[in-house]
Amino acid sequence: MKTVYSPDHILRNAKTELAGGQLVTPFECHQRADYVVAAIKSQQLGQIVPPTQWPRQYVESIHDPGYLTFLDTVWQRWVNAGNQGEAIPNVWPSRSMPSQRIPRHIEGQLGYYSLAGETSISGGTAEAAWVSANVALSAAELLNQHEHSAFALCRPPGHHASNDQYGGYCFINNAAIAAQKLRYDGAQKVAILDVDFHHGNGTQKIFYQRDDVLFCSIHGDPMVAFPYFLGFADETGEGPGAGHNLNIPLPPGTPYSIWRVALCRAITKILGYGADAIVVSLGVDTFENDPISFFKLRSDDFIDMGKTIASMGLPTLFIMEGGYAVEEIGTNTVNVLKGFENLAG
Ligand code: SP5
Ligand code: ZN
Repeated sequence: MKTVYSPDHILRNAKTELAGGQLVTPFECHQRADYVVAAIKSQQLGQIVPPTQWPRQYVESIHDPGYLTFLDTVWQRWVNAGNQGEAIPNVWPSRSMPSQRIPRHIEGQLGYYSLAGETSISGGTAEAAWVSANVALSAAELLNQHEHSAFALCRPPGHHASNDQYGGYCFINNAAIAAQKLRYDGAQKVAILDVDFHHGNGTQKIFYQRDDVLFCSIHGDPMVAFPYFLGFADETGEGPGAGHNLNIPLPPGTPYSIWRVALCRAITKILGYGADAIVVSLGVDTFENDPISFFKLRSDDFIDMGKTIASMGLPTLFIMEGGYAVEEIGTNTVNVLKGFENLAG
């Protein structure tokens, strides 16, 4: 399987994450990608190729123009306003003041365009997000060139980013723009299978009213896990999208034996839908030693996960999302991809 990767992910190099009332070193750090690259090489997954640049329209097909302008200008505006630290929101249009207006001040805009406060914005963040999007689009192009599978080593990740909000370490929704490209390239129906520990709230929102992209997610129960406010089992889609959204929330301590039953449910849904291609939002923060998650998957379980995904027999695009046990992220990620290849041949 080919991997698309760019060293320019390093442009996303925030120094702070708001966690536990402190500013800590971000869990979503640049070393994550180094460990994945090292495992691709040592496990001989296949060639690593650079991304090519895709027209901005691919990203604009998913994200709001005002949001993209915000993303491209926020750092300079934050600095120009005299702020010393990284850009962190501190007020939101919340339940008791649900304003639809977009503030002019950068502090208000940070609240308007964010869905969580842990993700600091630093210089280079937007640039890295665009590189990550090009990595995803280039990997989608490999499927268009008749590869059976491909891996987009995206960083920063994307599945929490909605059409007009960042958060959860995500800025541009790589899986969504890749799925949309597969549609442009001729796939009638695309299924997104989100196996990251966290619910892919951004991807769900983007496709919630559409019937040409099915979204299935297995994740920590949002009653007790980020992003807390979306990802419940009764969210099944709206309008033309009714019945085309499947959430499977699972409780703390879930081992692979239970997680796998959920995966088989999602697979049954995808096969019944009649998808022409699959986009896997591949987070490995389901790992037992992940520092911010609560599932109990072991490294070997990721091999079976890959095999089980391959059993669908469909063209499959893997997009890197989360995974914060940094020293094990490479092994766990490549285990999925090798497991997939062993069954996909
Ligand atoms: C892409 C992705 O996996 N994003 C995850 C974003 C999660 N951000 C909130 C993390 C809160 C962690 N709090 C639990 C600390 C346990 N010690
Ligand atoms: Zn995650």
